[in-house]
Amino acid sequence: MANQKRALITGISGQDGSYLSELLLEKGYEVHGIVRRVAIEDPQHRLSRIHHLLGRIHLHAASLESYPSLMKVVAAVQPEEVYHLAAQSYVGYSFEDEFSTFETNVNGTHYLLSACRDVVPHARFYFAGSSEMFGSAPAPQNEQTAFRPRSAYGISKVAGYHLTRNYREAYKLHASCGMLYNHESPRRGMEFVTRKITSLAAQIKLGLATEIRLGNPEAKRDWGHAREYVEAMWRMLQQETPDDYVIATGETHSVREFLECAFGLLDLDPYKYLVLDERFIRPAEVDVLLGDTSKARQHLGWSSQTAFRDLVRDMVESDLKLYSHCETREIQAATAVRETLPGLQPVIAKR
Ligand code: F7E
Repeated sequence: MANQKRALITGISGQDGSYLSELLLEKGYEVHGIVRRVAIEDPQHRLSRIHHLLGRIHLHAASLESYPSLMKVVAAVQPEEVYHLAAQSYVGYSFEDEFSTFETNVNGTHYLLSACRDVVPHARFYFAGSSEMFGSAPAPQNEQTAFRPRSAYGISKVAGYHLTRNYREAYKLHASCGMLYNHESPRRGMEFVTRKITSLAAQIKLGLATEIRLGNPEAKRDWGHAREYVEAMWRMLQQETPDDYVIATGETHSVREFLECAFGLLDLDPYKYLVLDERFIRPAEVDVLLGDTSKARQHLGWSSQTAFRDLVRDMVESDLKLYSHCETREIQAATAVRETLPGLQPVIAKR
């Protein structure tokens, strides 16, 4: 198509990247994505979320740790819109390795912003900020709330936010930051607490697991559906003026409530299976996150639509289907990875 818009997505193989690709394809975009080289060598696993899109999207190998590799892709693609979603996104792991978290999240963002300024200065840029930037700030949080991050991950996202803002002010890049609260889906990585709960609830129901080990069940999060949150990203880049927005549901629930809801949907009593395990307790916890989305509603016309219980149901039903077709040994291997290396994400291929 002659006037087809070109978008470049980092983190295209992740949960958000896959939903955003679907959205942009529906809107008629030519979609390009950056993947680490290893992903191309291991397509079954790393590309499982975008498997159904292969052939309709263009993949490029590059690394956030390498400025020249990013520069080459940006120059070759000449995108009109850049969505920077790739990151070391697991807060728990950022306590185990602060340095690589910074390397990827801070320098990676800086390299990409710099490449865009030099090669495609008129491109619109989206930076995936996070509610973790607010950390221990009192709830509800909005765009004016002072950041008080509680992890290297949160600090790295604050740095990325300031880099993005500075490129907007100093070099006039159309650069926006979405401060997205937790957003989940059946495509969520297994190391995050929601997917850990729904996958284990399904496995217990099917007789494939006997317990669920969690850290702090009292932490509260504002959980929305990822499919809706990528729409907010796109809307930010359609605004005449770049800006920063809080994207959330405006409701907060504890990990315990999520657990009770997921197990309840399968007629299971979670307390028969719950084991509190201090290995999953973080050195510094973010107790309550709750977003005030007045600005997004007013400027973007965006608001979250999926109720908490419906989000949990979507994930539980999908996991029940997934594990009904899984080999026991595949599940045991995935569980072993999760229990011994909480920062690593076991992947169970979709059938
Ligand atoms: O933890 C508690 C844990 O790892 C949620 C990322 O997408 O959202 C995500 O960060 C809460 C925390 O997500 C376990 O201590 C208890 O309080 O699912 P999570 P997160 O840390 O909130 C933000 C917006 C991002 O930007 C991040 O990239 O649950 N919790 N027990 C546990 N968490 C985990 N993972 N595992 C447990 O066993």
